Order: sequence, then C-alpha cells, then structure tokens
Amino acid sequence: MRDGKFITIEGIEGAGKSTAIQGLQTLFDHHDINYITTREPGGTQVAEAIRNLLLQHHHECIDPITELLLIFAARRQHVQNVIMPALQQGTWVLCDRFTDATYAYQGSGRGLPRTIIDQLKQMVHCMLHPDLTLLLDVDVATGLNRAGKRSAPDRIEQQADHFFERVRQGYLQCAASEPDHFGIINATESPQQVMIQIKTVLQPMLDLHCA
Ligand code: Z5A
Repeated sequence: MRDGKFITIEGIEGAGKSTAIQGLQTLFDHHDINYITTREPGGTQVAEAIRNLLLQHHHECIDPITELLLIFAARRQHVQNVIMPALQQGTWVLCDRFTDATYAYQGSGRGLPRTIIDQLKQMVHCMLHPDLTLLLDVDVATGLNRAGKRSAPDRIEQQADHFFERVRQGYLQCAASEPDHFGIINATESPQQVMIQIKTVLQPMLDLHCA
C-alpha cells in the first residue's frame, strides 16, 4: 500500500535528465508536493559505493552479468531503504533512472536476455512499478555532444556511438510496450520547451493531487 507517486526520468547520456529534474523540483514546490529526488545507481550509502564501482575505470573488465547483478544489488538497497519508505509516507519520489535503464543499457546495449532482467526485477521489486516514466528522447549525436562538453567519460560513457543507439532504441521499445506508463518527451528542443512538454504529461497527476 502506498500513497506517494513514483516518477522516473530516463534517457541516454546528455538527454537532459538532471536539467529536467531541476524544473520538476520547481514545479513540485509550486504545487506544495512533498517529494524527494534520488538516482540510480545510487541513493543510499551502499548503493552509491556500488555506483562508484560501476562507473570507475578498472584494470579488469567487468563482465556484463556482474554489472547487472551490481545494478540490482544497488537497486534493492535503494528500494528497501529509500523509495518504499518514502512512498508509504505519501512522499513523491522523483528518481533519475530506474529499471527501464537496465532494459535499455544491459538488455539492448549489452545484449543480455530480457528474461534474466525480468527475473531479477521480480526478485528485487516485484510490487513496485513507476506511476510515470518520462523518457527524454534525443538523438545520440546531440546527447553525446551535450554530455561530452561536461566531463571526461566514465566506464559506461566510453562506449561507442552504436551502443547508445541500441540503448535509445531499447528505451523506445520499453515505451512502446507500456504506453500508459510512459511520456515520451522530445528532448532535442530547448530546456524551456522540454519543461512545457513535461508539464503537459504531468498535468493529470498534478490535478489529482490538487483535487
Ligand atoms: N546505468 C545502467 O547502465 N543501468 C542501469 O540500470 C542504470 C544506470 C540505472 C549513470 O547514469 C550511468 O549508469 C549511466 C547509465 C548507467 N551511464 N552512462 N553512460 P547517470 O544518469 O548518473 O549519468 P548520465 O546518463 O551520464 O547523465 P548525464 O550525462 O548527467 O545526462 P543528463 O542528466 O541526462 O543531462 P544534463 O546533465 O541535464 O544535461 C547535460 C548537458 O546538456 C548540460 O550541460 C545541460 O546544460 C545541457 N542540456 C540539458 N538539456 C538541454 C536542452 N534541452 N538543450 C540543450 N542543452 C541541454
């Protein structure tokens, strides 16, 4: 049983997730919504340590299944210790990435079978599903160009462009399979236009909150 709304933001590198989250915080403040913002991998002390392990460069290659297990280990900590307690108190949770990222990056990007991800999802958060996922869709060249201007690539960001093309297509497949849960945002537009699209998608949820 939970009262808070669980909203996730997805997209490839440089899609503008962090920028959109700042806009959403302003919007939620305006509507007097109690919320937390958090991220994956991460969101707890242990999960953030796993995030560092995942993103750092190592002398040893991380096997794709090892990567997948680390992501779900971090997710379990996050779900149990942060997301579920907040939702049960009626607090909205705004999360930068969740399991759709795993289908996109480890499934479509790395080529791991969807059935393995389904099984781990069942084990880690069978009762928890986002109320809304905002997919910031941008072409790979634009996303990587934006992200590249900011900092040196981490272990996952250093993948070739065709990896991110598969990730983008993976996200679009997730959205197509669950159209009621996804809002696809054209993230090639300006930050202001992106926020207008996001507000339009969120409006029914905001109206219910205010009713
Ligand atoms: N990962 C995974 O593999 N499997 C999983 O299950 C999960 C994650 C959960 C960490 O993610 C990595 O974990 C990620 C996937 C993997 N790795 N990769 N690669 P992250 O979300 O923490 O890191 P990120 O994807 O690298 O986020 P990002 O690069 O920070 O992107 P962003 O938040 O979407 O973009 P931004 O910081 O808002 O914007 C980037 C720049 O573009 C910045 O200068 C902005 O000012 C600019 N910007 C933003 N929006 C616009 C618009 N609309 N127009 C023009 N410029 C813009």
